[in-house]
Amino acid sequence: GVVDPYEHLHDEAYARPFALGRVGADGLVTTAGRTLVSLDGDWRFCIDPHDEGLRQAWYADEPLPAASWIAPRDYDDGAWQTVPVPSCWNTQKPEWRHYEGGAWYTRLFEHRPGPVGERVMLHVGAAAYEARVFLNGAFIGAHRGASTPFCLELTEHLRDGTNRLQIQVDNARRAERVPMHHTDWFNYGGLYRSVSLLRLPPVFIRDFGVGLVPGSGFGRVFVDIALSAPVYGEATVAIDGLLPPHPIPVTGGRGRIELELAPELWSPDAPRLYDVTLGFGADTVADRIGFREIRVEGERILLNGRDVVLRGVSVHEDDLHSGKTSGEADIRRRYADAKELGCNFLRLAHYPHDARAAAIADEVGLMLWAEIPVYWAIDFTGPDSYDDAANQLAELITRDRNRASVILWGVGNENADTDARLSFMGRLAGLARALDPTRLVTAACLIDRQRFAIADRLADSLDVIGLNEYFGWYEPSFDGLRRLLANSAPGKPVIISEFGADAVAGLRGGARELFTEDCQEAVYREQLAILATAPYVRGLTPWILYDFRTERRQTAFQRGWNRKGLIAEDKTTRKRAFAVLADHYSALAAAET
Ligand code: GCB
Repeated sequence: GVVDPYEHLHDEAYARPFALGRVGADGLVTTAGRTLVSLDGDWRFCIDPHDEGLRQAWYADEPLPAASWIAPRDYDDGAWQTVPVPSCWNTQKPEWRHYEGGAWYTRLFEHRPGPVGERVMLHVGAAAYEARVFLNGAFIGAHRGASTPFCLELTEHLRDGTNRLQIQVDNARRAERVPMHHTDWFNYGGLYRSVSLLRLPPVFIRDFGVGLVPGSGFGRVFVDIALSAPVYGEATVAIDGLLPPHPIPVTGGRGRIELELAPELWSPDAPRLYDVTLGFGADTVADRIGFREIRVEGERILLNGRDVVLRGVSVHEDDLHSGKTSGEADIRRRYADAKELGCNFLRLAHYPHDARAAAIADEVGLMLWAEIPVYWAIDFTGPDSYDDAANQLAELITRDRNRASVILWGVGNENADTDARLSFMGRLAGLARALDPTRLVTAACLIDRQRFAIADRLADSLDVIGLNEYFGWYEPSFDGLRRLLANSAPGKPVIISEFGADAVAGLRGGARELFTEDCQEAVYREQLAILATAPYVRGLTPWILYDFRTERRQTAFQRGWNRKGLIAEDKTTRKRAFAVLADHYSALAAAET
């Protein structure tokens, strides 16, 4: 037939071979206690707004495939700039600050073959939002979802010697994504969490869970294990100070045992963790795990069988300098500031935070609400937005299921109560329960405006109802809040998952003068006083611990920042409302003891 040499200029089919059909990549493999080969450090980087890399096969080895006949190619990664991984490209150069779209990362690494049958997995901590991975010219696989980790198997395409790894990352905002194109936080892009290799034996431990059997009166512990192949045999588990090495029979690649054991319980006041080790054949994993029970009784939340009031605050992953890339020090500072407020709880808004967030909360004693970015007007009827959301939820749960600190899975935030949303999020709540029956399911709901009550239809699928309300800010009068609470009989515990007001740090004025610290302070005083009158309000996570970047806020007071922080974006300057909330929480804590 006739060959059109300029076909590449008008052919939009170029992306088809790299379709994101398998959104979950190759399934997550636990990293707990494993030795990782770090691929962090400088990678070659260039932005690619026109998807030229996919069109021209920038990933291909020489000679080029017939489809990309162009020579010379518009591609020379040897000449590219470098960026550190992990980082958000937005924070690396002023000209990349607001860049949204495709970008290519390339790095070489040396590899020597290991023992026969060794398998090598690429582990990406997070790539915002889509990632397509190429090794030595071969397309390995793709992933979507900006905040959850994924694995892809490299074994077959690895070379003895130098290997070329390329990851195309695309953070374009689109209506059908999770989140969609409209959010109230900054759209950071890139490989912003660590990238590493896992070198594994031919059959390895894919995943495991250890915890208290719900409803067992704290006297029964379960251990489950999933292997990478449907093998038969025996795995082992040991819990330091509790259980000497003990067999787990494995059939078809899975095993589960329950043992009469009464561990010391984990709580924020006494965050006891046990060293747990599991083995199968040549493979070993290890973790530090706390045992605790969380459940709901009527309108109360019970931790280890005792009433608990969740003194919380919401927090984003956002930093003036590093954007959404959080190091251990950032996480520890968040928790130290939350503890100074008197918190025993945090809402990690609005997407899965760095894996260390839950691990450090386990250690320092904070309970967590962890959520997926089913935020605002998701495309609830779209062909694959459910799969995308469900995959993000499954990856979050798989990653954090052994973290005692996580007590709540949040399946969405402020979604209008439509039929399509009800079935979409009802399914997500069911999925969370099926994957993890040991935690509670929640969502940050909106006020039912018709009944002016807490009456979201999704509540039937939730254990705990989250409610976002902005009386005193988006709605000037507090009477609405009194009316709302009087009208509501939720029959379940409610967490006021957001309330708050913007304040420019240092700006003073009258109590109704918007954007002053005084106004924010007045909103906190009034909110806290009114909310204390509703017995079913069992927790608060006011919006928000720190000011955070958001492109859509552009008044003179905001200049690209949401100013509802109790602390300014310098992470140091406390606003007046900080002390108001701290006083309230210290009174609550005193009442508890
Ligand atoms: C909300 C959203 C949160 C926003 C906040 C605000 O209801 O859940 O993401 O940042 O309000 O400041 O308006």
